[in-house]
Amino acid sequence: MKPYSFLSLGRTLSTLCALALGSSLAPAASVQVAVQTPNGQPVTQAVVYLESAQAQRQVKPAPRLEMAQEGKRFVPEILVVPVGSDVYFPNRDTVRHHVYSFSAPKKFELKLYSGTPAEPVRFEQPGVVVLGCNIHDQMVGWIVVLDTPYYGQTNATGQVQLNNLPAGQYRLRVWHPQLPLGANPSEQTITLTATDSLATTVQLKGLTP
Ligand SMILES: [Cu+2]
Repeated sequence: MKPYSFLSLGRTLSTLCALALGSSLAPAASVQVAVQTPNGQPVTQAVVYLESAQAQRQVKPAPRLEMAQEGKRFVPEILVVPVGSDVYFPNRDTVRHHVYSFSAPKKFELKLYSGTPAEPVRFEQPGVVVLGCNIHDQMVGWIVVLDTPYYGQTNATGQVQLNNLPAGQYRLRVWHPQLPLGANPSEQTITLTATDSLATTVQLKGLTP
């Protein structure tokens, strides 16, 4: 085989691979979001997400999600899940817990238990689910159920980056547990073109101390 034909075979293969992979090679956008209080303090652990009709079509339940109880706390304090996901509630304490939610997107109760209840809880409606424990009043946790696969949480400096976003128009929304109970997440519209790398700042007003 002459070197030339070897090369052209390589080219043909890479073209075929590109065709087969299709969308995964399509240029994608990213967004860097900084979340702050009105006086510029970073807001950590804020849930940042992008909603659109396209995002809603892409959302899939995530596997192996856990909201544990450890040291009489919910771990993690905030769990973000795509709509339709199952969540297990392992109790890693030696005391029993009795976890409940009265929130509209998912009302449920796991009666006094040790270990991991056999059945997970399925979250089928988007929204914020506040968790409590009947035995330990101080325990509070949140499960944020989202109708989109594009989400993240801000780090210690109040920043989060969302990558691999298809071009399009989105509602950029931010939720934090210190927003007043039942308050809507903040919302702004952003438009991403392919290969865009956008940076934006969101101010959360009215956070409770
Ligand atoms: Cu408890």
